[in-house]
Amino acid sequence: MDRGRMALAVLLLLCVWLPVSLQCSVSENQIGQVTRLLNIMVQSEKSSAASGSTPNPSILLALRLASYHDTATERAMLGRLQADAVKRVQEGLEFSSGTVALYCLGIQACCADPSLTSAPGLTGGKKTLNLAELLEKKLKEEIENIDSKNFPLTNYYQVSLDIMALCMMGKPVTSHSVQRLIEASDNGGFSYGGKYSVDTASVAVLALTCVKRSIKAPDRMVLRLKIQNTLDHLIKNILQETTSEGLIGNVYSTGLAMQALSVTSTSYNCSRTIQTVLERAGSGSFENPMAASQITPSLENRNYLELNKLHCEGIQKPLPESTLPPPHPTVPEGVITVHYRVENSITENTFNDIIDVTVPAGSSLLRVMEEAAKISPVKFKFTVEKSSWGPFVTSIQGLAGNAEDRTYWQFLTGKDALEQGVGDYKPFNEEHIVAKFSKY
Ligand code: B12
Repeated sequence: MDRGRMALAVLLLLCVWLPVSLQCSVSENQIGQVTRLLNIMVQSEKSSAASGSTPNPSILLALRLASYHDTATERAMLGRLQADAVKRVQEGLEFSSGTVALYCLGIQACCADPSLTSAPGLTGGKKTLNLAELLEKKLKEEIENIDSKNFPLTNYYQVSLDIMALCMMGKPVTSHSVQRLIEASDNGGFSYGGKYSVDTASVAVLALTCVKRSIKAPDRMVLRLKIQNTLDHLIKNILQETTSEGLIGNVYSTGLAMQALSVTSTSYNCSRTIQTVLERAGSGSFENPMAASQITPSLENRNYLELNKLHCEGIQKPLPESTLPPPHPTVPEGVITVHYRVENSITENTFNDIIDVTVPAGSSLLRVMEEAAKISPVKFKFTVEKSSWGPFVTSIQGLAGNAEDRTYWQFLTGKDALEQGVGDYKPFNEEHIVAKFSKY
């Protein structure tokens, strides 16, 4: 090829490549939306610390990956995570495998060693708690459950988090565990109630990419090849879930999907995705700090596989206070009526009860449910459990979902599943909300 042609070819290549790849992070004049979300997370951590609630490790990951920092809050959070890990282990409290994985990643992101987690109050002659070892044990239990019952103790999102965190700590991940994740990806294990979970596929991509990068021994080349095939397949599935506006899955899976596409160097129309995400941020989709934590890394083109390479010393750019006002969906006035139905057609004692509830406009679905329970407690009483995303509805009319039967209370508007939980979702006037006892 002569020089002229070569130059033309390079120019053409650049024309195709630039628009898809360059704009993979927010521009200078869009950074305000990111700092606003970072401030939401910092505030939520501060109030969680003040009220003695458990820390949220996903928030620490997002804060550590950002370009602006509130170092005092990050440092305090590391201490809270370490203390909480020790407390959970000592008091035998709930500590799911994925939570242990997120704690390990959070501690590592602060340049501390999860294998040497110490906290005041550590007793029994032990000076440190080995969280990496605990995670290995938790993953083993997940895999044993898959071996015997065909599904994990928790879910494949958490199994993926486990594999990613172990791999990031340089711990060996057995071929058997990786194989189980690959099989799940091939056999519909990443779907809940028939709906493909882009979030799960994306975390699996991060986990498998980490494992693939760590394979050096020639005798594990077959595994490497299998991983590559699965990655190709997962990326295809994820891209297939792109909407016309550029979201991947829904607005809440888009951040994780962007991380998956980034670590696999997949080209896609990233500027369109960022544009839509920023619009949604502007209209209030990410006010929940957990939602903010899963989107901000991608807005700055960062990903979880960089968590073990962060700098903890030296001056960090201080996080400015947000100059953007919080989104103001025009303050609604008056009252609204919501048609609320609770429905169970899968266990023996079926029921289907409807009530019309009137609440102030702008109320959450949780408020609607509370009103319904006040009016008709027998039919509409319910219980919730606190989680990183807010209140998770565990039972209605005394009927509780459970992991063994893989049942849960699903929330729909008409026939469509809600994209937010009952604490965040704000019904509109005359909306038909259904709580349906479902299988996943
Ligand atoms: C697995 C999963 C489920 C499982 C959980 C049970 C199980 N065996 O694991 C099932 C299928 C039951 C489920 C249900 C729902 N989910 Co879900 N779920 C997930 C997923 C893929 C992984 C969660 C996880 O294990 N995290 C890791 C562990 C370590 O963190 P954790 O906080 O301890 O996890 C627990 C909670 O997250 C809780 N949980 C799961 N989903 C939801 C949703 C809400 C709103 C709340 C408060 C809690 C909650 O269950 C997890 C396991 O115990 C996430 C994806 C994501 N990006 O986070 C979506 C996700 C959290 N779910 C989501 C939604 C919308 C729901 C539903 C509201 C859907 C619906 N229309 O009914 C319901 C909850 C309804 C209720 N009863 O209150 C959204 C939340 C978005 C938002 N802004 O609130 C996410 C982000 C998916 C998405 N991209 O849309 N979910």
